[in-house]
Amino acid sequence: MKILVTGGAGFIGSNFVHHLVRETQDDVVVLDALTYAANRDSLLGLPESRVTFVEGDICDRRLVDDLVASSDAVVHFAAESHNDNSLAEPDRFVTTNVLGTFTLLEAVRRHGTRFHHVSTDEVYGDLALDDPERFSESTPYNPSSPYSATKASSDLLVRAWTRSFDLDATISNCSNNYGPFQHVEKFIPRQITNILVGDRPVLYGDGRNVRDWIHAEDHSSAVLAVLRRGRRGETYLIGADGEASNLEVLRKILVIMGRDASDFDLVRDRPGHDRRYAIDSTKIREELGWRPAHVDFDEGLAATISWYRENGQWWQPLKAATEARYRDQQA
Ligand code: NAD
Ligand code: TDX
Repeated sequence: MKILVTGGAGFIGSNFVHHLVRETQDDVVVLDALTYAANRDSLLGLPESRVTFVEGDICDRRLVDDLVASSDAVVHFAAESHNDNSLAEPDRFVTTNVLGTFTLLEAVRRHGTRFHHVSTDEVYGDLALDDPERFSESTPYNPSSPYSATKASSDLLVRAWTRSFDLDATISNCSNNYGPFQHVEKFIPRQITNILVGDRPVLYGDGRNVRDWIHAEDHSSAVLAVLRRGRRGETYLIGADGEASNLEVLRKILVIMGRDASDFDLVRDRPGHDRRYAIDSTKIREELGWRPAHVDFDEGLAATISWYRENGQWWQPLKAATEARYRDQQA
């Protein structure tokens, strides 16, 4: 198969491309606009005979049509992905996440191409800390931020196109990912790299917000399972039972890095900050037999910290601009 991977130079997309090359015989074409969030170095070391890189925008109809016409399947990761940026500058979230997905849908409709849409659990809004429920495939959509509203919009487009035009499409909604190649704007890499450059970690609000962590490698194996064996038109939630408060995660990072567990600052909360996400992944486990491999979060976190320690050349060029953006947003 020849698989078109949009957003393949980003965090999860690049992890997925490495996964495909390791676990399958498929050829891969990466389409990525190389925004601030991309890093070509995340794709270093992949065989040129199997992985082709195309720099371009998913909103470019002609380019997207040409690439889809010559592919057997599309796995769509490309997005503006960061909530804090969506509060400061929502425009490109609407353009990329909504119009970009629309552009891809029209192309796969024309060519009858298999389409997998990668989405987030944030489309469901948030849960109270003491709510016994978790998100499932039947939870109503209730997005809170411009980012999650545009992802929810893109999911609804995929659902409508699938029903109206009988597309061969699937959707997955995953919880918070961590692992190598994640941009230093995101929570876990931001705190690790703050400590590495001698800045104090920063926790929003009271730090009690809960995220449900999954290693990016497990997200990749789940997306591949849905691409291969998912039922046409179905949605699958992906999660690894990794609920932890931001405070708990930060304390683990500080302890693993040999710092005092109270060595951080509480800062102004994110507006509209979702309280808790939690995924019930029964459907993908029972229907497709998928299981996460990285079930020990402390071990995954320690390996991720080692990766950032050892790959300073990958993240150091991004750090100052990222923190400057945060200073502007906090001002
Ligand atoms: P990321 O920001 O690290 O990467 C996004 C990639 O998309 C970048 O390489 C960027 O250059 C590319 N891109 C952006 N706009 C583009 C455009 N107009 N045309 C072509 N390429 C464009 O994001 P990520 O964290 O890897 O997330 C990937 C996908 O997974 C997103 O759809 C996101 O909503 C979803 N997701 C992320 C998480 C998470 O925890 N990070 C969890 C669940 C779902
Ligand atoms: O410096 C920080 N301090 C802090 O306390 C940052 C950057 C974040 N936080 C908090 C906010 C969240 O409660 O940490 C939590 C995680 O924040 P992010 O890494 O920004 O992730 P989140 O907003 O939860 O969204 C992520 O998971 C779902 C991804 O960015 C999305 O793309 C994905 O859809």
